Amino acid sequence: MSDAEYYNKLAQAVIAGEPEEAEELARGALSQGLDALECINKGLTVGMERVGELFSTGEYFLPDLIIGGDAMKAALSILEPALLEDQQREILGRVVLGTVEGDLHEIGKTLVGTMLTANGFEVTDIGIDQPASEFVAAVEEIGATLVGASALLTTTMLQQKKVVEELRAAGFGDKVKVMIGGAPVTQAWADEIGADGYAEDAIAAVGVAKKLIGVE
Ligand code: B12
Repeated sequence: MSDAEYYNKLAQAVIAGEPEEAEELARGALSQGLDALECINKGLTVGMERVGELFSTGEYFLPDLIIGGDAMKAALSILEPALLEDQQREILGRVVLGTVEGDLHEIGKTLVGTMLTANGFEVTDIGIDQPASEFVAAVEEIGATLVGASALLTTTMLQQKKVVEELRAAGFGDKVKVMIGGAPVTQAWADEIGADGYAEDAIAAVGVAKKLIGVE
């Protein structure tokens, strides 16, 4: 199979909601020497975007979102370890990462965590549906200097504002930076709520994180 065929099949496995097929393809792709990140960006993410479109147009329903997500997660369970193989050893900074309260979307947030880890950050992933107070508590506990807050719903984006506000109220001042992301999130929203950074995908998140903690 050519590289392009692998990407296409990975996308199709997500669209069709076939976790086993997706996992199998991911294994095959790696053994053919394909790049894990390319498989994610040109295959799985393309499929997931299509699932989202089909959901918006009413052709797909909630179970299709769930199974599409499961297929993407299954393939990621194979691809993510490959991304971590050439992980940097020196720790650039500690990051608290989570999806905000009321929001159950975890795939993009987890991918951001993997990319940050692969690039030398120590990431504490506090999970999904996390209130602002949990972000603050985790920062205190691990002494993080960077927070990443993910939101995939227009309704839960407001919780990112709360995360920024509560971190400021906790008195960390400029010592703890906040970066936000998620499909509906924009730089304009980051500016509006006073977040320090925004990135549109997991790769860009690495650059933004480095800039925010002053290593680039
Ligand atoms: C899969 C999925 C689900 C799955 C999630 C499974 C899981 N385990 O995560 C499930 C079934 C749970 C789900 C539920 C719902 N979903 Co949904 N879901 C999606 C879907 C199709 C894909 C999301 C995804 O995983 N994308 C792949 C990843 C890799 O991309 P990503 O999440 O965008 O992340 C990247 C960037 O955004 C960025 N990023 C993400 N987080 C962060 C954080 C930081 C700090 C940074 C810097 C960057 C960053 O980097 C990531 C990697 O590159 C999207 C459609 C879409 N196009 O986004 C809808 C979508 C987000 N869902 C939607 C809706 C409406 C819902 C439900 C309300 C449906 C319902 N009626 O119940 C529920 C809400 C549940 C809840 N309370 O959260 C809408 C949101 C509309 C809106 N604007 O508010 C969307 C856009 C679909 C649509 N087109 O209508 N969903």
